[in-house]
Amino acid sequence: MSLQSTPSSDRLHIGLFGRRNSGKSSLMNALTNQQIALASPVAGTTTDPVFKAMEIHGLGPCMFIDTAGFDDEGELGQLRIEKTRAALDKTDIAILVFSAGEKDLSMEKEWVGLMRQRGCPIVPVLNKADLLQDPSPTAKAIHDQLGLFPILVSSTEKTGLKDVLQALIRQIPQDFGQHSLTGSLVREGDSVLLVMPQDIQAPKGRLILPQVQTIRDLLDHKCVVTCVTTDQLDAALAGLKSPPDLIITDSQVFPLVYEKKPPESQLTSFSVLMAAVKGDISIFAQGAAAIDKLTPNSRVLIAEACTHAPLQEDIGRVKLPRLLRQRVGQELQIDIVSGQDFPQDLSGYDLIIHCGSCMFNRRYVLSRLERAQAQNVPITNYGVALAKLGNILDKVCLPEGGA
Ligand SMILES: Nc1nc2c(ncn2[C@@H]2O[C@H](COP(=O)(O)OP(=O)(O)OP(=O)(O)O)[C@@H](O)[C@H]2O)c(=O)[nH]1
Ligand SMILES: [Mg+2]
Repeated sequence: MSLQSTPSSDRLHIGLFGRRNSGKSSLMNALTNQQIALASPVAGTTTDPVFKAMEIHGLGPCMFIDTAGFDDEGELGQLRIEKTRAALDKTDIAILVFSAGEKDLSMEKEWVGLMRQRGCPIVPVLNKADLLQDPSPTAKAIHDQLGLFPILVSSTEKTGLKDVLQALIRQIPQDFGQHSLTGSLVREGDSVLLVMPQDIQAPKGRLILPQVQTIRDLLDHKCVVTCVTTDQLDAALAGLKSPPDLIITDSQVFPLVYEKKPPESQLTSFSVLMAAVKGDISIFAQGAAAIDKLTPNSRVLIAEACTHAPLQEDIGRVKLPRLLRQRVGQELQIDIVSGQDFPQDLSGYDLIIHCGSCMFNRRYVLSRLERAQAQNVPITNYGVALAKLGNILDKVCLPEGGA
């Protein structure tokens, strides 16, 4: 990632879906005007999803996802379809590519169902229009069976591409990119103190994304921002003329900061702020209540987005399990998954604790929340869980939408 570029997690994710050979990869190449994905007459050319970050006029910073055909076959094919489904979980707008002349639309119907279930806007494209003498029967079938008006495109002749881009622009979800990290908590001129321990987990020579994004957001809101490591908290408080309006801390030192905090200052954490932007803070707050109901026989799933090698005092692998077991009992079963691994079947769990998800886009986190909710499994996140385990959740200020 260059210094100037938008993090992947903040980009508008545009997924291409369709049968093998429908021209998904060719369409992605044509839309981005680059030869990114391999396109060939062999069905099943694309296997793993291909991600390409682009800046497109009118769409802004986006992330195209080219996928394997959803009609793939065999055991490997099934695995590829799973990956295509996971790509849909990240997708803000889906381009559904129809093969020219295809009569049976049952598979497309199933995927349209999945997309609509997720509230995912669809841009339907009838590709290979150059091969169709009369596209109207296919277009009519698509409309009659699926209620979609396909845009006629030829990826090879490069026709209809502008219409696709315009349709994408029209379909950008209204609230996309509108979530401010601190907007509901601060006003212009507020003094905000950030407690950012640069411990063993902190990357060398730079700040982690939630800290960078919070500082930028506070500057945009014209706040007066002071940053300290935990050991300089006393000095910072003593040096400020009046108590800060808001203190934002790394959630790992929540209890300590709470103890030292002037009563006038509000308190929250980076991870709570991220949770509100990336997911749904009220669901996370409700989920944390399930911590009180855990018994030594319960099962907890800890899910982290990063696949970094576990470090000493790692929050997901060491700290949270230790705090949970101290509270509930040593027998408590805890499973840990990372990266893209998030089980389809969550029903065996009594609680899920998710990381701050700074590496995931909002749509993907919401998909995971929906999966947990559909199976009635409470879900919370690291920051909210740490506040709960420190017995200060009710003292923490949750951004708008919070419980
Ligand atoms: N005539 C014509 N051929 C096209 C068009 N778009 C794609 N093709 C051809 O169709 C074949 C399949 O294209 P791909 O882009 O690889 O299709 P895909 O959907 O990505 O296929 P898989 O990766 O196998 O799922 C290639 O030979 C392309 O050159 C088009 O608009 N017109
Ligand atoms: Mg392909």
